[in-house]
Amino acid sequence: MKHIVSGIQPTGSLNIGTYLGSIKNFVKLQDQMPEHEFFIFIADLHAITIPKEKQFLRKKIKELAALYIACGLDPNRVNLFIQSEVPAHSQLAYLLQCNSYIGELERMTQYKDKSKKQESVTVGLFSYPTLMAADILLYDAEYVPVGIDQKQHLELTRDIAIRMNNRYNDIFTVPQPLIAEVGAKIQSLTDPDQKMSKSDDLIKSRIDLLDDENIIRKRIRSAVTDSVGTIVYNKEQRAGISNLMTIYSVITGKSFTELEEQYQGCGYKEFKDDLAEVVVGELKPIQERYYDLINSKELDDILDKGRDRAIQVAMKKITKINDRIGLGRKRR
Ligand code: ATP
Ligand code: LTN
Repeated sequence: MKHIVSGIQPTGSLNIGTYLGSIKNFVKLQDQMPEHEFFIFIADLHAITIPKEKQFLRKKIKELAALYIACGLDPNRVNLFIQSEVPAHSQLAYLLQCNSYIGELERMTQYKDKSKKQESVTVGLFSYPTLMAADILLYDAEYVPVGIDQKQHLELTRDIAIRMNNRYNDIFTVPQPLIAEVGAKIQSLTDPDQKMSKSDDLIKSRIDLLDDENIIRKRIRSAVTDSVGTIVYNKEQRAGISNLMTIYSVITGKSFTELEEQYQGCGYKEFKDDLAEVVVGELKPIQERYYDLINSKELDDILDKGRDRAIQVAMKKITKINDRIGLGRKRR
């Protein structure tokens, strides 16, 4: 069976950017690709590349696990697990670091952006893409569904896999990114040139999945647009309204042309009022399911089952890789 792998960091509250750009896509794929086995995880090891407070981290790990299921991941279709509970991720990351170069890691734009914002930069933040590559190569993923911002990390993963395949006789499947067309990038509501991010200090810049409906309405009403006043998609020149149209389109499935026709002659207020109801309607059932799950035994059972299956696949792979590299003793 071929594998699909992806993860999200428990670094903050999940917002509609991650949901529309990533989780919604996982849910679609689990139905569209019944012949693949899915490994979806909570990337808690990635989250500590920039140190986090213990209680906060614990809370966000569990919250993310419950939200994955609340958003529609089917635990019977998907192995859902917590990255740090499968030690092979760290083990393989080290082996990949011995096959990666400082120069190629220095070129990663996410590293450049994130390190600029830090007073001191950890080795973990620098080597982050090798841990991500380990997450993927450990399961021989054929496809990796991610947002467009992760494309460069996927390219690096492919480079490392090809390099090690040449050195160690085809040990890895070379993965391909699966990037959703529309919704691949949802922008900030306050600065539509920036991506909507859970680590943005400005809370008004995003809508979190657990936000109250009145907050959602308020955030959309105050979203930055322009002075043109028409509902027309033009990503380059009219980033604000185009971003709102993207959110509308990904949730309802309506194309930009359909939205332009529907809102011909209307102003921003009417469009924003409708969009707010579309978003509230999408998030309501997710929130209900989330509150049922968050303190349930069901959630722990799902994570135990996912972890056990992940460990089974991962350990087999690690043993094989160690053997190819020549670590330890030769197996009888
Ligand atoms: P941060 O905002 O803290 O940098 P992040 O939200 O980019 O983190 P993750 O939560 O790990 O990082 O991202 C999970 C997935 O969601 C990734 O595949 C990422 O590309 C996607 N994603 C995150 N934000 C957006 C967004 N605004 N639009 C579309 N996809 C997104
Ligand atoms: N780096 C990713 C999260 C992530 C991931 C992965 C995605 C960690 N490991 C493996 C896909 C596959 C991010 O910041 N969005």
